[in-house]
Amino acid sequence: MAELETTLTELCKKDLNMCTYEEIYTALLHLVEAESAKRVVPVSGRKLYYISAEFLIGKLLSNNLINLGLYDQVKSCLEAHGKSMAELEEIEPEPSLGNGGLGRLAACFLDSVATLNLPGDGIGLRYHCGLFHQNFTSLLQDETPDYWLGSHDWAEKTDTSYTVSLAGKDYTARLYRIAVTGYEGRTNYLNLFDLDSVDSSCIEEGISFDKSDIARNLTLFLYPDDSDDAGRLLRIYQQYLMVSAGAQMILEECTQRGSNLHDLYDYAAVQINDTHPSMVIPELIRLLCAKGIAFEEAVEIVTKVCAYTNHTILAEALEKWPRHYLNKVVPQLMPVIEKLDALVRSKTADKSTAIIDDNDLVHMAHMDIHFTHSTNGVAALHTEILKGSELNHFYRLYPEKFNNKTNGITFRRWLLKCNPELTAFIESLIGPGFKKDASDLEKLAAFTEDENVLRRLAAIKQDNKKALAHWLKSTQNITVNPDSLFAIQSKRLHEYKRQQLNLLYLIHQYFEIKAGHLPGTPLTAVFGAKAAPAYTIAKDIIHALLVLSAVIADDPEVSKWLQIVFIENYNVTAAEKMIPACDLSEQISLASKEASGTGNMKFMLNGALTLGTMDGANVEIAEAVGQENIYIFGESSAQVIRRYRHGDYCAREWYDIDSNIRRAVNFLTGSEMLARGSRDHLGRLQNELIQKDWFQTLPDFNAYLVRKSQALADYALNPLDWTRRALVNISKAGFFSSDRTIAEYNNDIWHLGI
Ligand code: OX2
Repeated sequence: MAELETTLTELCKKDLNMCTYEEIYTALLHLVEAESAKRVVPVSGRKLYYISAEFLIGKLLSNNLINLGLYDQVKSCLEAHGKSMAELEEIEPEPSLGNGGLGRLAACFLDSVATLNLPGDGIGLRYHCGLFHQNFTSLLQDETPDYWLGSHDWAEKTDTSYTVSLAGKDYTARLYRIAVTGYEGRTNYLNLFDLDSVDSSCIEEGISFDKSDIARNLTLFLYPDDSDDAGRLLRIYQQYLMVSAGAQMILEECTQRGSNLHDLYDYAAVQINDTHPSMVIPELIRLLCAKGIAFEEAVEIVTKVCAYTNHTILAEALEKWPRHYLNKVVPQLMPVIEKLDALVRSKTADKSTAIIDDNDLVHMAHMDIHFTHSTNGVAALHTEILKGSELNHFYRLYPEKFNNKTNGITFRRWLLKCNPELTAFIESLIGPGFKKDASDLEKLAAFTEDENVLRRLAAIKQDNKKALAHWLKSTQNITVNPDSLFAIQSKRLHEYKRQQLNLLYLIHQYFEIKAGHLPGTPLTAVFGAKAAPAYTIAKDIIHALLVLSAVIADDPEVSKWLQIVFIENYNVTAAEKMIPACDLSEQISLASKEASGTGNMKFMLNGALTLGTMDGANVEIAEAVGQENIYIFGESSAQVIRRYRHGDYCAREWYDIDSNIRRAVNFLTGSEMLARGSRDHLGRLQNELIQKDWFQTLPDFNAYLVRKSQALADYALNPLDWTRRALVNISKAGFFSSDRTIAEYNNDIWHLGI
């Protein structure tokens, strides 16, 4: 520690007592950079390139200190000088490079690749304003730019750049690098591309900007609004900038390491994270051909090198671009894509797998499946649905390509970093092995009947709830009761995730409490969710929850028992506070629609019980913990898929038959809600639920009600047993470590370092 103190004092050029947090932060940033650089290992054998439009990496300082083994020393050193780690963390802006599970998964994967000492980098874009900053104004979401770049960000500007041709004009893509150091592992890099000419002064009101001025706007935002042509074109410009610069970098690195490009497979494995980077396939083929390799061989090489991960069965999320968009933005790729399409058509008469369909739409996922050697789903159920229905035509063509890789999370961020008290307690019981080998958590099973252990575990949960309460008070001026049950639903706002089901339940509870039917325990329902700016109904759901929250808060009879808290601008930093404090994890998507979910894993690891449908990875969580340690409800994916196939779901019938449903849905436009909210928004949502309800909320309403009431009663009646079941959940969480997921990708798909 004395040595660390000397180093820090030298870096700050003065006594630590005299330093501002800014100065200490900058000094630590340099210290971490120097330490990370020492762990760069020369690459040998095959190296992974994980290409993704999103890397939701979260704040890096504490995480990097943990991975470098310096966190405890730094913390004590700062404390000795009257400084707190928590305040220091406030200095760092959160890199806003992702929107949800897909981007956070990519970040967890980079951590695990480096922790397992595998050679592997990320490739993405350096968005200046990230997704957006969510604000609640008059109980409605609005969006402002999230300026996260500045003197405190971790990306190193390099002199490396590549020329990328967009709509026939050349642009220079500059490389920025963020070091990714694994836990007691090696240092890899996250490579982010950007144009020097991008200029945030072209942002007008909110997050709108002139979409035609590519040189100035290309990397301003992640997912620019795609409700018009200019927005959709901009996405293609972005995607091509990423994959063209990425492909050039890959070929350059491999050549420098000795590849003659015919043997590219011995040097590179490229993972395509969803369809956003799919153009890397024709781009690599184009570049190999330009270096003198014949088209057929180039196709073979690229197919061997690339692999594709599918993250959704929602049709609207599988990208299909009109041919004329691609003709405009990437004319150099169209001849390659057309040849690939012709190849497919010569191989199979089944038109449904064509790359370019009869309407001149280019199906990116189709290109991925034909011209990569592996297509994986992200949870067992999801992969089965892909094979059996969504991608069945492809599965019949290439059964050997399909495989499952159930998602995982890095325990360094989602336990060690976010829940130090629980981490220390687990370590006191079973030693430190679980930090690198998550299956060690099974050893906790020996303590499930130990009352002292359970009491301590309950006390830790209570501390974390108080910490969340404190954070809510200081950041949003919201007061919550830490003695209530905290049920949390935090994830992107989407109808298939069914925040509206939770909303209807809360309205139902409002009526029940008013009628004197009191629940087992007071409930605090916590939400965190951003809605896509152009997604009207999602924004209506946020509005309804905010209005209901106000209605309840103003009603002293109800507010003793029920509170709704909607956390503004949900992000990784907020998640780190919320997850350790959760009692009940809400995973209530419509069965078959949530490919995996990863929040479900984070909550479980931190000792929450799950209330969920048999969807995504919930199915595997239920198998791991057993039915008695989870609250499962709702229709099965097979039932749901059948209902869609028959096309005979009629929400109105459920509304007409069931008085509880009717009462809750009607309340949306009742006088209490309209006194505070907007008739436009609330009426539209009500109408949607009665007329359409595309994600079948109403058929699951009663089952949800019953299971949730049961959970509340169990929590109140037998708190020790609740904690025992929480411990079972923690002990079974090992499987959901991204170290396990990455080991599987490596064994089955990548074969790195060989
Ligand atoms: C998400 C999926 O919705 C989620 O279920 C999954 O856990 C996550 O990806 C990581 O695999 N955009 N986000 C997703 O899919 C797409 C497309």
